[in-house]
Amino acid sequence: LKMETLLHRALERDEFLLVYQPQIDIKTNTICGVEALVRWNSKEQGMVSPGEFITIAEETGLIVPIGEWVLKTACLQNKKWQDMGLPPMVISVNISIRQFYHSNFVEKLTTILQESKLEPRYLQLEITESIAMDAEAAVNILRTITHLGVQIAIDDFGKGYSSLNYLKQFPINHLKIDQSFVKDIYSDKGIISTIITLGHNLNLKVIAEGVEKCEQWDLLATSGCDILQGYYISKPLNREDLPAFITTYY
Ligand code: G
Ligand code: G
Ligand code: MN
Ligand code: NA
Repeated sequence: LKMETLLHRALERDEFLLVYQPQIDIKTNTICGVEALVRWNSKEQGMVSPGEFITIAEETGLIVPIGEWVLKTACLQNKKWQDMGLPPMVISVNISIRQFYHSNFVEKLTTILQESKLEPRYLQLEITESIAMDAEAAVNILRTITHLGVQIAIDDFGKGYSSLNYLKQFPINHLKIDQSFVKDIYSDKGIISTIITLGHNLNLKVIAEGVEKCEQWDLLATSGCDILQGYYISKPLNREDLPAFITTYY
């Protein structure tokens, strides 16, 4: 069967799930958020990572219904955790460019927020620099989203063909340093500190992901980075495992 058919069936069979990777506020050493990451638990193939299906989902347009499922599930889950009494966290959801530019996107987002009853400030959308390809359209959509109260992060910052011109136009809240710079923390520490300074000058908070080692945490903390995410803190967790992680962290 074609991948497209399999993905269609996966939606119908409810085979997608989300895992959640904690994010730490460096200054307070508290868990301020989680990034939701999709997985496909296929009956035939077992657990499939998005690296193996997101591109096809984007090409076929299936990213729209899959992305909607992700957004809805993430909002409902975050509200559930708050209702359980966990400290409120911002849930970050990756949004593909095709999903972002789909004509229904803002309408769907609005409906999901209403139905989940999640306060919009506890949702963050992660978009990549590539949405700047049509900067004018992007600014309009981003403004509408920001007016809803939802936060925006630029994911994989520094990896794409970015222009500083869009950064000053885009209403955003966070820059997420691309993992590759964190990986080569010593050779790239100039780039990292420059991104952090840039972000702070634009009134943005800066997130580093792919933090695997103590030395990376230390250097990022010294450089003034605001939020950390990576295996050193925790791998992405199942929804059942997240509450225990949070309560034992404190
Ligand atoms: O967690 P992981 O290694 O599996 O993620 C691989 C890639 O898939 C990353 O680039 C990540 O941004 C992307 N990804 C993970 N979850 C989602 C999702 O829900 N929607 C989209 N569009 N991309 C996702
Ligand atoms: O493109 P995006 O930044 O959304 O993708 C995040 C990806 O990084 C996911 O695939 C996630 O599983 C992965 N990831 C999270 N923490 C680490 C880490 O510490 N090291 C590495 N190598 N990958 C990580
Ligand atoms: Mn991301
Ligand atoms: Na990233």
